[in-house]
Amino acid sequence: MNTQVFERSPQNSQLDQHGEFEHQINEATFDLKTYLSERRAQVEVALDQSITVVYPEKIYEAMRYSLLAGGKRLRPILCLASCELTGGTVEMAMPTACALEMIHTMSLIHDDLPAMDNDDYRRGRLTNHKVYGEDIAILAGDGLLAYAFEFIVEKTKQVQAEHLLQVVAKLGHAVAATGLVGGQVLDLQSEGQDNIDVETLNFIHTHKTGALLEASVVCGALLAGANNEVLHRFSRYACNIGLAFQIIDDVLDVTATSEELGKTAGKDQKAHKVTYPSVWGIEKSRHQAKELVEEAKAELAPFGEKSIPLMAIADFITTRTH
Ligand code: GRG
Repeated sequence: MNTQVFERSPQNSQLDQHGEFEHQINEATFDLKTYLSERRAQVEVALDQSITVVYPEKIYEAMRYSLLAGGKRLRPILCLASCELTGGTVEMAMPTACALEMIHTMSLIHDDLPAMDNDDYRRGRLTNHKVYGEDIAILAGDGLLAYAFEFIVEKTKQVQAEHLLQVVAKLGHAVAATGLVGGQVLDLQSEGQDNIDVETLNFIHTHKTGALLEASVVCGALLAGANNEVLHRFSRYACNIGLAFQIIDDVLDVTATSEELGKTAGKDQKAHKVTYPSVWGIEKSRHQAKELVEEAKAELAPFGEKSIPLMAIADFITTRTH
């Protein structure tokens, strides 16, 4: 596949090292399921406390409806894990972790609107606009997006102001036309066209999905004051898992049921969308995702055992069922 959108390090091509990393992970007593469920529980508590319903109640209820609707909480967990790996703490990273989920939730609410993907179900329940109406759903997304930045600045403790500014700038860049918005625009423009090539598909997804995942990992390290070499490694790790995540998302749209996904399955095919499986088929898509995950894991080699959570999360990307 053409992955030239990514910056590669020499380590990426040392495929003979991969067996060694796998070995380290297999030997560890680390249990990803327990790790994810403990982290998720911490994030749920923090998210629940992040927004209180005050006057005018309706908008706060709409924001909470989608923010607390479950979900894998992958972005916050990545942020917490990368902060810890680089010497920071969960406490330092939790406000940014919550802000990432607020931004992600905003993008889901807006993506589900009739003017965008027009979906009725998300995270196993009716979409925000189906419950609160389109006007409030748009505002709930806007409210979450703006509050995310305020929340980071107001709630983060024990982090240098300079590092916090870098986090705010990184997140802004990930959401703007340089990230989510740009990817979504190209996605909308590509609808109904059957001559979309893999480069365009990569552009859409490295922006629409990858930018926020990359920001999640890099922001965790920024909060802990990581150096540039570490930041670049984490960025390459995250870009690779971001694209793998989207490839598997496309595969699951074909192979999983709506019940498993908590949203309408089979939508891409119905909308005649060009996807990775439509270009490569299911098997090659899975294979490409696995290769990206291996490249991602290779970036973490210098961190040894400390990187086990991020290594395991990378593997989870390709084995997930929803
Ligand atoms: C209004 C500033 C602004 C931006 C919105 C709508 C939009 C621009 C972008 C769309 C972004 C989008 C919905 C990307 C898809 C990302 C994706 C694969 C979502 C599913 O993520 P999971 O599987 O979901 O992590 P859960 O529910 O587990 O959190």
